[in-house]
Parts: sequence; C-alpha cells; structure tokens
Amino acid sequence: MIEHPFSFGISPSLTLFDTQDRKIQRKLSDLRGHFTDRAALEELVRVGDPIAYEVLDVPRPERAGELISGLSILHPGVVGAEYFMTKGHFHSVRGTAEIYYCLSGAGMLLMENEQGEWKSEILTPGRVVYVAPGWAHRSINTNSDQRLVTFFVYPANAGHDYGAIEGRGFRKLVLRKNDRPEVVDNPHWRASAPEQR
Ligand code: S6P
Ligand code: ZN
Repeated sequence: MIEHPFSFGISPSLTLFDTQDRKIQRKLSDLRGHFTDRAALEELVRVGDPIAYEVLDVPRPERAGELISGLSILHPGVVGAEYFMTKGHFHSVRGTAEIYYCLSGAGMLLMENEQGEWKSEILTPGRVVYVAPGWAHRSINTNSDQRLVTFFVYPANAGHDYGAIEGRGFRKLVLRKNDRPEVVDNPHWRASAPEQR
C-alpha cells in the first residue's frame, strides 16, 4: 500500500488509469429484493442478467483519516417502471459523509435519514452532491441510453450498511412516467419493514 502522495487519472472514456483499481460489478440478479416489480426483474435475469452497475475504486486502508475514491458507472435501463439504480446504503459509521461529482449522463441521488426525512438531488455533468452524515444514498440512472458516471469520495472507515435498505427499501421510488422521472412514495416501505428484517 502506497503511504505517499499519489495521483491517478480519469480517461475521456471514464475509466481510471495510473492506479490499481478494484472493480465491482453488480448484475440485476444481485439486486433481487431492491426493485418493486419482481416479475420484471426475473424476466430480465432470465434473458441475460445484464450488469446494472460497476464501481471502480482506489483501495486504501479502512481507517479514519484515509479516503476512498473512484467511479460509479450505472448503466441505462428499467425494471418495470423503475430505472436501474444502485442497492443504496447507509455508512456503518453514521457520522461519515460522502461527495458525488457527476461526470456524465443524467440521474438522481436519492437520500433519506433515520429521522424520516428524504431528499433527492439531480446528477448532471458538473453537479456535486454532498451526502451529509447519516443519510442513506442510492444513485439512479434516469437517462434511457447513456451511462451515469459519478466520481465519489468518502472516508475509508465509513463501512457499508446495506441491511436497513434491504429490509425495507427507500421511502421513495423513482419511476419512468412518459419517459420522465417521477419520485413517488414506495407503497411497500412500511409494510415490508417488520417481516423482512
Ligand atoms: C460508497 C459509495 C459508492 C457506492 C456505489 C455503489 O460509499 O457510496 O462507491 O458504493 O455507488 O452503490 P452501492 O449502494 O451498491 O454500494
Ligand atoms: Zn456511500
């Protein structure tokens, strides 16, 4: 592990260079339980199980003071009426924030906290979203044919808590209606909480 300052690049085709990045791919089958239309998800899995998103990050020791940064690449598509999206998570260390900087495409960052508030922010090239400590976050690609690419930076000791979101989903869904994104209530949000946790 490098213990000196270093630099790396982001190429015009939006990959990392001059670094040994770690790559994570999530297929639709990895996102079971996250989309409302389960039948639509299973059909997409059956006909090819496409990659929904990829994360390229620059590993660092997971200790306070270090930062992890990289690219989140969300492919275009829908599952039923819901746009392709990330799983979404709280940071295990709730007091840790994150920055998202949009490089390409169009989408939204959907956020909510444990006090019942929610917020959505638009992601278009040049926009920066500050995810405050304690806010779960999920990115959503609302463009029908382009990738949504964001650069993120977060404290290396943050950790990822997926359980709360897997258990009950986000309060809001982002649906495609007349080819435009619409934020609606998640009808299953409260009902699903006790039985799935
Ligand atoms: C990590 C940061 C991103 C996400 C990535 C995938 O704190 O927020 O790197 O990991 O966008 O999302 P998810 O919800 O599957 O981790
Ligand atoms: Zn995060």
